[in-house]
Amino acid sequence: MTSAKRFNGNLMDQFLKNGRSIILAYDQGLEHGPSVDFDNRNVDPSFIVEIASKGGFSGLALQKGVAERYYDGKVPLIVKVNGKSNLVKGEPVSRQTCSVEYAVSLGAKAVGYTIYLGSEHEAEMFAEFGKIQEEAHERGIAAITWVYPRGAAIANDTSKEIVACAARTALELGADAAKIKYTGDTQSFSWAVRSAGKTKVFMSGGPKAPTNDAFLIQVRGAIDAGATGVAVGRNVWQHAEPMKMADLLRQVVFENLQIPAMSKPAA
Ligand code: FBP
Repeated sequence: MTSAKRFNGNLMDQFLKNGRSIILAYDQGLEHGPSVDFDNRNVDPSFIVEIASKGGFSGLALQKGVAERYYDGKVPLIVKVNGKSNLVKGEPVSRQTCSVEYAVSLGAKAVGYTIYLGSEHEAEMFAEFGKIQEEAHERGIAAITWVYPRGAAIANDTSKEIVACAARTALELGADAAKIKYTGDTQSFSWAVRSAGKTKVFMSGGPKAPTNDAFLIQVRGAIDAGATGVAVGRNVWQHAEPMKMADLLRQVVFENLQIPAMSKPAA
């Protein structure tokens, strides 16, 4: 089989509407610990699963334990197949926690894998993702990588150069989509999008922004730079009105709404 035949550019299609996408991420309980991000409302995975469907999200990213117990089949599922806590210090490494086969059995239409680019352990994650990507494609599902520059070698994880490097890493490792941090402006982020080639780019959210606009300006900037969409968590499910934020996100990503037209105080 030729490499051109091996590449199936359609694996992300079920996460797209007119080429755009909004993915809801909910793996922070493992990554950060429940006391950091959760309150009485959003500690319950059912709350997030409902936001995903009622809020019109294009995809939902969960670790396998949450997917097993709470996923309702309404929104295309991404199962994160690696993870780590933030308790261990030093150079970050995140190892595989779920097989591709098991993710598929849970209903996954894609697997998600975090790579800490620049970590002393990046080679382990490259190798592990390499196998996962091949197996995902053999099983006909997409392989998405969260590429986060991290570790002592990384001075600035949102510089134009390092974010483009993250995007390019995803392309070269065969990811169908890359979840990367925003550089801060459209022009510099467009270099990351260019660097990703046929790998689709999703902007990562980060901690909840102080105002709606502060967050949506980033989303607008990423979309204007050519990103496919966003893969965000806290800015939605920590919002006082998650449905309102979901609605704003849909308008910006799918309807090209400009931010000044919807300036509102933070909830
Ligand atoms: P947020 O939008 O809440 O930042 O979620 C995106 C995400 O990539 C999660 O999938 C993941 O758990 C978390 O951010 C990782 O955060 P950190 O950058 O602190 O490792």
